Amino acid sequence: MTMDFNALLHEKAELINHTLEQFLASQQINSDLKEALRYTLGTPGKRVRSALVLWCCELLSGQINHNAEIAAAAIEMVHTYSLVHDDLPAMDDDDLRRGLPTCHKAFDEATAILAGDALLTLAFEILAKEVDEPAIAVKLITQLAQDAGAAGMIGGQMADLRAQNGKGNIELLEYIHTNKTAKMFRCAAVMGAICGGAHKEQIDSLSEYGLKIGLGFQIADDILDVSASSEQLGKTAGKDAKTAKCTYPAVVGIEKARELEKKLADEALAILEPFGKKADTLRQLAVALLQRTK
Ligand code: GRG
Repeated sequence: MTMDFNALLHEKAELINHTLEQFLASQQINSDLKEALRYTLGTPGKRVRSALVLWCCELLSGQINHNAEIAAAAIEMVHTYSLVHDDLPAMDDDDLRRGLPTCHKAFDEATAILAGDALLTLAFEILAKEVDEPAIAVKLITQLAQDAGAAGMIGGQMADLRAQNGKGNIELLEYIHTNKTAKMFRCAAVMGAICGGAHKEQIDSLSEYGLKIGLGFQIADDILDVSASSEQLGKTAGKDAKTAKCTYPAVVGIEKARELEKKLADEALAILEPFGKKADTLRQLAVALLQRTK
């Protein structure tokens, strides 16, 4: 019997939470900073990107290994930093994240900036120190730096900020969503594949799979922003329209956005074909993203 997808995700989230808690506990850092890090890493995120690292490693090697656990923790730290900084008044200016006050509301702005900075740097520190083979560590660090950096998530965020209050088009949308969101999913899939000992063809396939589901994930996020409540999402709903953001529902309409989301999931499933039954969890993930409610 196939396990329910939410149960599979929950199982992985517990492991990731444990790795994050252990790592943080082992750090000799300023206690105020540590409190903010514990708060923000401890808020109940879905852990989708980090679970994807673990699933891709399992797909290739049949099991999770130490390096995959470290890579999962690293991507979760970078993702969490991006949320902390995105919520700041200078960016999206939000009070609610994961159903709780955002980091700058629970603490203050300066602490939230520093907590984000610390999460970003700790992610690279954990990869450099804890991955058990230098050649693998360098590959993981390179992938994360590229996908989270100027030609990835940060570049996408810049374009997203500039696009506000302006007219969007489909090319701009694809650029923003691919860079801001999909590359982190690609990064997760590739890091998991590297940890699992994948060869180049397998890495390329999982890279494409990550981009497809990442873009689908962001379209689902845009749709939820206009169709779900703040209570359901654990963050402020309806903000995209308020700030005239360049989103799929705004540019192509909700129906077309749903069609595109479905097309991306189908393309992701097609990419998984050569992996056979072993890729069933990644198939469940591609489909679950279409049905997500938060
Ligand atoms: C500040 C450098 C910098 C980048 C910010 C991630 C991001 C870029 C902005 C956050 C706002 C947003 C809508 C980003 C798109 C990606 C996305 C949908 C993030 C939320 O991811 P979830 O739903 O969050 O996986 P949880 O809380 O479950 O971890």
